[in-house]
Amino acid sequence: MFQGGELISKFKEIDFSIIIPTYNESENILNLIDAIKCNLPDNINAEVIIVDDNSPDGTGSIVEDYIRTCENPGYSGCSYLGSSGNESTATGDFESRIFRLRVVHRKIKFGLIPAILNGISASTGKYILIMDADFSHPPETIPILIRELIRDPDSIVVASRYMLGSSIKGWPYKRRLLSTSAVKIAKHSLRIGNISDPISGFFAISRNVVENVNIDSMGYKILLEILVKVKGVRVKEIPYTFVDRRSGTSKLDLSVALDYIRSVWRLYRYGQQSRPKQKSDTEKRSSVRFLSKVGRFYTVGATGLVINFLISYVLSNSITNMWYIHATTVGIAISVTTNFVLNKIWTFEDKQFQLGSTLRQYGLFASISALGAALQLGLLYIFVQSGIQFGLSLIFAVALASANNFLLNKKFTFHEKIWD
Ligand SMILES: Nc1nc2c(ncn2[C@@H]2O[C@H](COP(=O)(O)OP(=O)(O)OP(=O)(O)O)[C@@H](O)[C@H]2O)c(=O)[nH]1
Ligand SMILES: [Mg+2]
Repeated sequence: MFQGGELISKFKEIDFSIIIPTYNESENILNLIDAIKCNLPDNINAEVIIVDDNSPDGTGSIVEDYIRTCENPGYSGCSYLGSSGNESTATGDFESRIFRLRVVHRKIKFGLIPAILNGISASTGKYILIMDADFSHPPETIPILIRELIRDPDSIVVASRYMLGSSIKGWPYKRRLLSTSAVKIAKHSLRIGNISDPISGFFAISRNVVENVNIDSMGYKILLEILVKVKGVRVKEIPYTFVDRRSGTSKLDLSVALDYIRSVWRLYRYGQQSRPKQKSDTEKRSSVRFLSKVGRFYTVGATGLVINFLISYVLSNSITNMWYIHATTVGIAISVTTNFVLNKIWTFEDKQFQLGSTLRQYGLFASISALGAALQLGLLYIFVQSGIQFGLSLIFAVALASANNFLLNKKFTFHEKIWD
């Protein structure tokens, strides 16, 4: 018969998966594992997943050996040299909760974000906590991250080096400058200005939040990717004291710095493309489009004037010796036609050329032009009669009549909204 209770107690769920990428961390890793064990709250089932890139100093196999020791039935506790430098011993009751340790071996050193992603996909916890192996991220801060994430599982809880109550110990001025510059670049270019340490490597997040993000595996700072790509997530920052690595050497080099710049650029582009179009953007684009059409319409109008003048002049003079009224009529007809064609193709970008509808448009365009001419004459008469100087009256009348032409053609001839 199915013994549900037994099965559940044997396969208790993991609450937290702690992912630790390692490369040449042999001097730190076992102390860190012990320290984590000692700092885990009693009611938390946890697994630690070491993701090692075939470290030449044997980090991966050191952890394998350690796992074998832990499997020894006599093993039940932890001893950890605390970050204060004093011996601090704690014994946990590992019978009533699960503590699991695993190593993911990768064949070559192939970047920090891919290592973390491998760790996440090998893990089973409901929540994920990510940290470095070099004791820069104090294990004493783990319970605070755990507590805050359980309190608000939809948030990201970030241990920050740059907020009130935080401090950094042991970093030379140059290293500090490098880190604060990287933070400034990220905050100013990626719209995450309200987060004090967006490039922290020490944070906790729910599995369902992180699994919904399409993370680009090229970068070095996974938190930055998540912050840019997860929309509207709450971020809770907690202060801590960052300590320069205890032992081992830094993996931060020029290629990491260049990768960082490249990934910020990619995230910037991502932000530009995925940013929801704001009302002000749409309005700005509408007004730009509107003004650009006005500009084109008046340019076409100016070419029409030149065409009208040239044709009227040439026909009435040299070649045909046409009566000037006939010559001007031909000039008007040709310039109205060229105006229509140019406005259709260029100003209003209308690509429909069926004969019937194009002829109807042409008729409407010509009628509106005639109406414009009549309006211009009427306005000119009114302005001059009301005492405005002829030159000024002509400018006002032309401006109003042509604006009227533009709006009527936009709406009725080319079927566009007035304001678009
Ligand atoms: N698996 C894996 N781990 C890496 C890789 N690069 C760095 N790490 C680990 O990632 C963590 C952060 O790397 P660090 O070298 O400490 O980089 P940092 O914290 O930016 O710089 P320092 O603290 O000055 O050394 C450490 O646990 C490293 O061992 C990598 O390519 N693969
Ligand atoms: Mg470090």
